[in-house]
Formats: sequence, structure tokens, C-alpha cells
Amino acid sequence: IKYRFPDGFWWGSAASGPQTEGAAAVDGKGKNIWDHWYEIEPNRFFDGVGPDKTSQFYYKYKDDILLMKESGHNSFRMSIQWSRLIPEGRGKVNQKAVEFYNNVINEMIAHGIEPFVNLFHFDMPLKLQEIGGWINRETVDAYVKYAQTCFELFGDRVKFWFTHNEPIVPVEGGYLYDFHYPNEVDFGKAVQVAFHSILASAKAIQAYRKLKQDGKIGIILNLTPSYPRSQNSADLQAAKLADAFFNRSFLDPSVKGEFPRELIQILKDEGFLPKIMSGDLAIIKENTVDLLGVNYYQPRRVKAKENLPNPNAPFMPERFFDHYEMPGRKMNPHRGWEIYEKGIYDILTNLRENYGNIECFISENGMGVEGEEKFRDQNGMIQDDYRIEFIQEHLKWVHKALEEGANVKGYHLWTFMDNWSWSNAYKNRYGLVSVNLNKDGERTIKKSGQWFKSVSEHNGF
Ligand code: BGP
Repeated sequence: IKYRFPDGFWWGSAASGPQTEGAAAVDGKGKNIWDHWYEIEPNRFFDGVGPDKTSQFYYKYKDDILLMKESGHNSFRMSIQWSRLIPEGRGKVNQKAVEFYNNVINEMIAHGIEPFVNLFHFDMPLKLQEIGGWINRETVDAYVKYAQTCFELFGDRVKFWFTHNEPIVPVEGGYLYDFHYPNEVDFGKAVQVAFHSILASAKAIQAYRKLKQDGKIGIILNLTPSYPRSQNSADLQAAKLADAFFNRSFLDPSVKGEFPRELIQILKDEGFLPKIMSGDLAIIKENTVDLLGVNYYQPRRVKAKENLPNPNAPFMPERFFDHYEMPGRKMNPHRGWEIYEKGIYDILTNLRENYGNIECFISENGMGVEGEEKFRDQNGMIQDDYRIEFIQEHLKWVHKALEEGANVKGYHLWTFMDNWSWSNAYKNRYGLVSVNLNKDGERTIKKSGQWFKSVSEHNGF
């Protein structure tokens, strides 16, 4: 074994409720924005396949947990669907949901799989979106109540909690770049949504600590290291601002309890400071995370702006930088994302050097591939050597960061089994296990699933 990882390293994968459970309108579940968006625009991104289809984890969780075991999981990240537990976002708790999540958590533990539980994975209950979603302060209160309900119901067994998955994505998708409901372009609203998500996270952490349960709580952020085109000062400055907008905006308040100064200055200058109530900043300051989940897919390549921005165009972060395509970059042709394995090392090194070496783990990393059926061999197994290579190359960099002292505790792949995506339904497959939608969701372990098991068993490769 050339790359050995420390004892107790977390091997597993991540998934979310809306992308896997199905049963979208069953047993008292309320609607969230995805159920709603699919209903009103089924062909927008979804190819006519909605969150009600998915892999039906709601019904098949027992078999699926066996497959987790078979593919080497010692831990697994799931999310609780807010709109399943509290159908209207606030108010009545749905006992059927309590039963379901209890069953899943107990089943995982019975099979030696540590449950990592995330609270918010893009799934705003529709009733709360109707009052503005994260723009409305009432949603923060409702979220804290929801979080507290989860801690009280499941915290005797769940030892790893996360307040949000990629909270910047609903900001970008919903209020800047049009890939999440309510798909508006409004920088002011985007900032308010970001601020309230961060505040909600800090308040949930505060609520968790008050309960004195024996576990840890963190947040999961998608970090996209910003690389400047050159070392000239204009390019460096462009990369620095892109980093402040897209990484430090959430990383700094989550880990250090404060916002990046450059960003605050821009918001001030441009008249976009959010509404803040007295006491909010102190809550953020005092309730930083115990641990950080890092989702890493791709870097951001940045250069100084070439043309002056149109002053009449809606304000966007891109007023301060341009993106560029690095010549010779490696691409995932299916998802259109650059593959740059060293990025994972740069993130871990940055956390070690500039964020107090906060305890962290890779909470998502993975490769979405279209048309994997053509790689199925005569024994029915998908021969996804490209995925094995993808994971391996990233793990080598994680290993190097570890050797240099990074406080990284595990690696979770996106994802366990092929699932429904927010932006392409079932087109891109990410799983260690394949799902055949034409055969009632039949599951088969891919070659990568077998390989992953051996990595987890040997704690290395
Ligand atoms: C992350 C999300 C996941 C998942 C993944 C793959 O941003 O946390 O929920 O969707 O990306 O992305 P996609 O499904 O868009 O290819």
C-alpha cells in the first residue's frame, strides 16, 4: 500500500433527501421548491423526471444500506428533508417522517455506518418560499426550530451534524445565475439570502450546544480555489476578489466568525449591505463550526477584467473579474467542469495555514458521466475505470496534504448511487452503484464500488 490513511479515516459518500428519497408527496410530506418547480416547469432542467422519481431510498433504504456496506462505507452523509419532517416548514411535525429517519439512522448504525446528517440541502419548504424563503427573517427562526427538532429527535445517535450543504448555491442559483427557484437576478436579495443562511447556521450551532449533546456540528461548503491567470497585480487582485465572493463569504464567518473585509467594503460602496439586527454579528462570532465539510469539484480560473463593466447592467460579482479557460486544462466533458486534482490539496493547505487547521473532511468530490450503460460488461458490471482514476488522483493529493499536517478526517464521494440532479435529472451519473430506471431502479455495484471497498478495507491503496 503506497498511500495509507490514518486509522479511523471516514470512507463513504454523500447524498441528499430530495435527490434520493422519492415519495415526494407521500406520508404527509409537504412540498419544497423542487417539487414545485418541477410541477410548473417539468422540462426546464429535468427532462420530465422529477424529484418524485429518484432512486426511491424511502422504500429501499434497507437494501441500500446493505449496498453501502458492500461498497466499503464506514460513514454516509444523508440529509433530512425539512418538508418531510415539518411539512409546512414550521408548525406540526410529521410522525411518519420521524419514523422514517429513525429507521434509516438505526439501520445504518446497526451496520456499522456512521450517520452524518445535514439539515439543509437546497430544499426550502414551499410555504416558506412563499413568504420569501431566506430573504425573510421568519425563515431563520423556522429553520432554527427545525434544527432543534432534529437534534432532539435524533441527536442521541447522530454525532455529526451539518447546518447546510453549499449554502452559496441557493444564493447563486436562486438570485444570480438562474438555476434554482425562484430564479431571479437581484444582487441585493442574494446578499440578504447569504446573510440569513449564515445567521441561521450560527443560531443552529448555538441551539445544538445548548443541548449539550455529545457530538460535533459543522457546515459543508463548496470551495473553488481561485487561480489567477498570471502573477501580475491586476490578475492577482481579480482572483482575490473572486475568492472573497465565492469562498471566503461563507468560509470566514463559519470558521472565524467574521466576514472578509474586502467584501464588506464592496457591499458598503455599492449599497448592498444586508439588513442586520443587533446581536446578529455577535451570534455569528460566537458560534463557529467544530468541523468543516469541503466539497470540491473544480477550480475557478480568473483574470482581470478586459472591458469596463456596463454600469447599467445588474450588479454581479463578475464586475470585478473575468473567467478564463486555462489552455491545456483537463475537462470532464460530460459535466463541463475542469478537473484539477491539486485543487483539493490547495484547499486543505489553505485551511491548515489560514484557518487554524480546522478539523475537516472531503464531503463531496466526484465525476458525473453521461451514458454509462455502454460501459456495462457481460456480467452486468459498469467498468468505470475513469471514476477510479478520478478518485485516486484526488486522494493522492489529500494524502500529501495529510502528510504535511492537514487535519483531514475522511473522504466522501458524490455519490453513493446514481441519483437525481437539480440541473440534469439522471443524465450525469456519479454513483458507486448504478440505478436502472427502466428496471424499477435496479441497483448494481460498479467497478468503482468494488474498488472503493478495497480502499476502505485497507485504509489506502
Ligand atoms: C453539488 C451538490 C450535490 C450534487 C453535486 C453534483 O453541488 O451538493 O447535491 O448535485 O453537486 O452536481 P450535479 O448534480 O449538478 O452534476
